[in-house]
Amino acid sequence: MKRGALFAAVLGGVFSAAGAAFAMVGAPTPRGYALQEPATAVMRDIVDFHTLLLWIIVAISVFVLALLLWVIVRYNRRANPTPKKFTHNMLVEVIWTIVPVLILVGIAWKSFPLIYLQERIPEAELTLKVTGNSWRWDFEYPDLGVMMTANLLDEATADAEGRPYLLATDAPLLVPVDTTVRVLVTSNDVIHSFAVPAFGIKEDAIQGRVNETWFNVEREGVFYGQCSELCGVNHAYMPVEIHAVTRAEFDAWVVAQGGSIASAETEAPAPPPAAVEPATPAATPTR
Ligand SMILES: [Cu+2]
Repeated sequence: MKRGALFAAVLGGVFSAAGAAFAMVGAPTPRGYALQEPATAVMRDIVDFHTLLLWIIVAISVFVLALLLWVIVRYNRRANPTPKKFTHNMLVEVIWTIVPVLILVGIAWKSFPLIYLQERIPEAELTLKVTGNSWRWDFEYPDLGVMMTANLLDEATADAEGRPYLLATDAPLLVPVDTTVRVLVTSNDVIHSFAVPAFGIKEDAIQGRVNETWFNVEREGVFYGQCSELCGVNHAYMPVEIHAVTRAEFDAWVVAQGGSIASAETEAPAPPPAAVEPATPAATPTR
């Protein structure tokens, strides 16, 4: 009892200390083997789909293993000295064709809505432009007048500040929570890939092209990502650090970055379209 209480106190202390040091949620963990805790609806669906596939794989593997064991035990030379000589069985062949097809149809049935959710960009409240460079990320909120560059945080500073080296940057990008952000991804030089696992996004950054993705972060926190396309010698040194904050904190940050909320707010709601009357007969050209 006493030892249990002590253990709980130590454990609580360790966790609260870790929380104070990092307050990060979207980060890899030592010995972690599962996907990161989802921070968006898309990532939650990805995790669910991954879990579904895992169970399907487990069921298939167990079934095949059971068949192998059955054959080994039941049809070895001692147990079955005179084997039958037939080579075809219509029923079994139909089953082993139909069942895999049904499994694949089931997987497709679950995966298409997810692809649709990822690829169809919803009505966005904010546009973020991400540009890959060798080897850093440039971020821009074109409607807010914010442009910034994020470089790898050097090891000494990261250690001193208790932040994860190779994931932390010298200029974290802020995004507001509960806001649909359209992300435009491109590159200035070679192909990079902008990836934030907890958001469920991974989009190639290709020079001369603009790829599109989106996210809507559901909770505040610090989220890390990395370039996920082998881009060159410093590929491992171009991390992504995103802080999801409240709208008020985000607005204050935008102003501090020299941007303007007002310009975005006056521009954001599209003016109601003027009632367009069908062309009147008088307007039609006459000969
Ligand atoms: Cu890269």
